[in-house]
This record gives sequence, C-alpha cells and structure tokens, in this order.
Amino acid sequence: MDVMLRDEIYDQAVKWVLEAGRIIREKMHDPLDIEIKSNANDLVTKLDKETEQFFVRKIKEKYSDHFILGEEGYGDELSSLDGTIWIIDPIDGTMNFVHQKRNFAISVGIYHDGVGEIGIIYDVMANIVYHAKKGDGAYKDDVRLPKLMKKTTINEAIIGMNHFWLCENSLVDERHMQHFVKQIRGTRTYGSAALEFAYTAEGIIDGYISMRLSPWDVAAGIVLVNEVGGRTTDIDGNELHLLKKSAILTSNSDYHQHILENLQKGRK
Ligand code: 2AM
Ligand code: CA
Repeated sequence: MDVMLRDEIYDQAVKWVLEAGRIIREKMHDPLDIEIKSNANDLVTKLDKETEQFFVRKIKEKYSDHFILGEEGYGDELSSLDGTIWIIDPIDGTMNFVHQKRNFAISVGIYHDGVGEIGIIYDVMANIVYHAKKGDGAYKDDVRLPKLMKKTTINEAIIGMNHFWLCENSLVDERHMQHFVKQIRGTRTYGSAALEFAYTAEGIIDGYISMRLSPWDVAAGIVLVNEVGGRTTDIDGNELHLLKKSAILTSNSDYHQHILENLQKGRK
C-alpha cells in the first residue's frame, strides 16, 4: 500500500475512532435497547449498531472503493480479502459495556490485499489509543511500545484467557487446561479480545488464548502484536484466515511454540 495514502487513511481512522468514542461516552447512559445474539450471554446494544453505522457512513463517503467487515453486519458481504478492507468491532467487550461501563474498546484493523497495514484499539473509558502501522512500530497514545522482552520460562507467564475453555464445545480438554494454568504464573480475563491483544502488545500480559474469535475481534490486535515482535496463529499453529472464526493464540514469540505444543497435547 502506498505509504502516503496509508498515512492519510491512518490519520482519518484515528480521528473517526476518537469521535465514535466520544459519542459512546455521551450516549452510554441513555436506554441501551439490549438484545441477545447467538446465546443469552452474547449481547448487542443500540450503541454497537449506531457506532458501526457511523463508521460505515464515514468510510463509504470518503473511501467509496474500500470494503467494510463489521461485527453488526452493516458493512459488506466479503468472499475475498482483495482490496482495502476495514475490519471493525464497534464495541468489543459488549458485556463489559452493558454491565460495567468500562473495559470495552473500539477495534479497527485496516488490511490491504490480506496484509494488516493499520491497527487501532481504543479503550473508550480510559481514553487510551493503542495504534500501529505495519513496519512503523506500535504505540500507546504517544509512547512507542518496546519490542517484547525475551522470555525463557513459561512459569513466569501471565496469560489472558476465559471460561470458554470449560464449555462442552471447547477444542482443548478441560483437564488439560487445568494442567496448563498450573504451569504458568497467572491468568487474567479482561472480557475484551481487542484489549487483551493490546495488553499483549504492551507486554503487561504475555499472551491471550481464546476460542472462536471473529475477524473483528482480532484484526487490529494482530497488527499491534506483530509490531512488537509477537505472533498470532490459531491454536494448531496456522496463520489466521480473516474471513473465518478461529481459536487463537497471540503471544510473545518466545512462548508461542511452547504454548502451542502444550495446547496440542490436550487437543480434542
Ligand atoms: P464482543 O464483546 O464484541 O461480543 C469476551 O471474552 C470476548 O470474546 C469479547 O471480545 C467478545 O466480543 C468476544 N466474543 C466473541 N464471540 C463471543 C460470543 N459468542 N459470546 C461472548 N463473547 C464473544
Ligand atoms: Ca467483538
């Protein structure tokens, strides 16, 4: 992608993300019209939908040849990753948004011909933007994030994960996950995949494992984690396919292979 054009798209995207966040903060105490999606714990609100519509309107007006893949379905139906695609989660961590009014993010990943060029994750209530351009490093607001520190032993790792590993349809045996968590220093559950990617990029957790994430949960995060030398794959070690759901591992590269091998031992 042309560097000048990419810089322009990036500046524009950051502005829209900040504006969308401001609107969410203004409207979040109005009635949210909460609905249930795939199951009773999978929520969507009026503001998830309005925020996605905001992006779709802005992008289609300014970049009519770009495509949009959004969680709430106001974007395009895509069958390939050709061209420039904005992969958007208008509110990642909707359960946090509804119940806690914090720890949710706007996530925007911009891909060109399948390559992650821009990643923006905005912690709306903390007012912190994690952002990255491919090859130009990752930033937390104005501070460049250092490359992830060399790690040797898994015993010191803190890994983000959630209880989906305990569900019947988990891809890894529950007893194996118990064994895995005993080997590491600690686990954390933040409830927003985008923020868990951002925290992995920041190095405050050493990785994040989650089942069945969608492209909009991970698209921006992948770019951020790449820029600090981390890796993201599915739990079998394959590159992610950004038009499908995947069980993912993103982590410090030093741990990646070790965790993958560990998960494989309990793979169903
Ligand atoms: P969401 O808030 O945008 O739905 C919660 O652990 C994380 O997993 C959130 O990032 C959440 O995204 C994501 N997630 C993906 N699929 C989910 C599902 N079916 N139910 C709940 N959370 C899901
Ligand atoms: Ca999401």
